[in-house]
Amino acid sequence: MGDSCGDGYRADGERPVHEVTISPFSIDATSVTNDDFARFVEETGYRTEAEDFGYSAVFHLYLQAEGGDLLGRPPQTPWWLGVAGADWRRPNGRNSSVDGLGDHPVVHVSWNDAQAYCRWASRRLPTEAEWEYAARGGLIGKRYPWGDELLARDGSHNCNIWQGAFPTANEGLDGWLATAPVRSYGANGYGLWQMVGNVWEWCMDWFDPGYYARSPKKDPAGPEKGSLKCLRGGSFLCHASYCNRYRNAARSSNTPDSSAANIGFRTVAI
Ligand SMILES: [Ca+2]
Ligand SMILES: [Ca+2]
Repeated sequence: MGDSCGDGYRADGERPVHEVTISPFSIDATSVTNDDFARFVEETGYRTEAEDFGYSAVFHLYLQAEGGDLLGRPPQTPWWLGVAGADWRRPNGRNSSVDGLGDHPVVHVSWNDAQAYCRWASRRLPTEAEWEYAARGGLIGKRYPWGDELLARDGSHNCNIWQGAFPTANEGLDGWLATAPVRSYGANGYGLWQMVGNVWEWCMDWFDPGYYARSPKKDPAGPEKGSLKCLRGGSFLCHASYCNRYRNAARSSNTPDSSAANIGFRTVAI
């Protein structure tokens, strides 16, 4: 577990590389789709945090909203817009929908929303260690779920990220400007799809960049407490120039009530 290639961000705590032993587990082949999430909402009437707060984070190029919906943009990441009316059913704002996107990953779901879905489905989120083990697909110390090289030998793409100048010109050479259907590209050695790219995936653990230096060797499940939850795998907005986190070892985090157009999750059997 950890970054053995040397291309991690120091502040993310991808090192030291360390060996862990994980009890057998069964993980979803894909992230949870809009169709999956719609069944959950239909059965339970669940409202996501984005719906309760009345807004979520939309990437600037994909906005489909009314002028008054734009609530602001963080100074550090001005390509993210706070947009009133953006939620899992309207991922780019109130003038968008998930029509035709049933097999795309659900987005604008917070860690808390993912927990609620898991309770309904009698599932749970993976730990970071389980997620990384799953992403590696049986390969040891490789950068990506399929090996060390980003592109296949024939130049074809293995994952859904960003091509071009971030954050202004997405060339979409991998076939997708935003989310792709969950079974796009190829599965890894364990039959798992898009562990890297497409959408970030929530994990169960609290995030601590210092955790690897002191984590237990057997079934590490994260620090006892924290303020940020782990995210793994990167998304369709990742580019080497800005966010080289579409790698097995890459780590990120967000607060458990945060949602965005590029964050989803997959589940594990209890
Ligand atoms: Ca793409
Ligand atoms: Ca992913």
